[in-house]
Amino acid sequence: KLKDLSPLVLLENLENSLEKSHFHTLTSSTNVFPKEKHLLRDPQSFQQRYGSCAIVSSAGALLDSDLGNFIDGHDYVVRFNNAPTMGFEADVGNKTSLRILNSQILSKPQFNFLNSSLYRNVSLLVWDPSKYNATLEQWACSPDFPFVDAFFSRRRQIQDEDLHLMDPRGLWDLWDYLSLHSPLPIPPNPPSSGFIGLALTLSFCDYVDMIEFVPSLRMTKRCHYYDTHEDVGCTLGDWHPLAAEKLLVLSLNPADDHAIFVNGYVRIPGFPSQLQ
Ligand code: NCC
Repeated sequence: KLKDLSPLVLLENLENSLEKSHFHTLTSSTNVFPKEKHLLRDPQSFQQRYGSCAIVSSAGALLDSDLGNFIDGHDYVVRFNNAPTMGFEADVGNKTSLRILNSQILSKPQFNFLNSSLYRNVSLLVWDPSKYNATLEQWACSPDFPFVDAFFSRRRQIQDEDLHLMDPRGLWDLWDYLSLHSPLPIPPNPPSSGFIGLALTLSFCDYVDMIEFVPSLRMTKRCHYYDTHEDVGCTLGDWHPLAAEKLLVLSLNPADDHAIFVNGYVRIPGFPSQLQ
C-alpha cells in the first residue's frame, strides 16, 4: 500500500508499468484510422531530453502566486486546454512548450481550436477517453467526443505541426497504476490531463515541478485562475480520480512542506532509469 512505499519505489513502479503499456502516442504504424494513418507522426519532441520541466495546473490558487518567473525559468513548460498566459504572466509565466488538450477542445466551437493563437507554435497532445478494455477500433468508432475530423483536418492544414494523439488504452494503464497504489477505490474514469502530463514528462525531464497540483495555502474554491467560476470539484476531483492523483504525487515528492504549501509546487525526479 501507498504508505509503505518509498518515493523511489513508487516512481520505479510507475516507470515499469508504463514501459510495458500502451502509454504512448498513435503513430503511422497504427491502423485504426486507415485513411488518415499517414497523418500520424512519430513524437520526436518527446524523445529529446530536458533538465527542468514545469507542469502548470490551471487551478485558481495560481492567482497572486507570483510564480511566473519561476515557471518560465524551466526548460520545458506544460499547460492545459484553453488556459491562457496573456494577462496572467506574473502568476503563470508565458513560456509554453506543450499543451495537453482533452478532446472537448477540438469538439466544441467555443474553444476555437482551428484559429485560436493559444494552440499555435507549441507542441500539442490530444487525448480522448475510451471505455476500459475497449479495443482501439471500438474507440475509433465511437470516441467520447467527436474530435477526429478536427484533429486530422488540422494535421492536413498545418503539416509541420507537432500535434499528437494519445493511445487511449494507455490512459487506462495509468489508471491501473493509480488504482493499485491507492488506499481507497478510485472513480472509474481516466486520470486528469495534469496526471497524464506528469507521466509523460517523467520520461524525458531530469525533474518535474508540478505547480499548484497539490493545493498550497492559496487554495480557493475558484476552479481556474482564468475565470471566476467556483467549484471545489476542480481541485478535489469529481469525474477524474484527482484526489488519488494528488495523494500519489505528494507521496512521490521529496520536497519540503514549505515548497509545497507556501511556494506551491512539488518536485519529482525523472524516472530512475533515464537518469543513469
Ligand atoms: O480544468 P482543467 O482539466 O482544464 O485543468 C487542467 C489540469 O489542471 C489541474 N487542476 C485544475 C483545476 C484545479 N482547481 N486544480 C487542478 O489540479 C488538473 O490536473 C487538470 O487536469 C482536464 O483534465 O482536461 C480538465 O479539463 C476540464 C475542461 O474540459 C477543460 O478545462 C476545457 O474547458 C474538465 N472540466 C469539464 O469538463 C467541465 C476537467 O474535469 C478536467
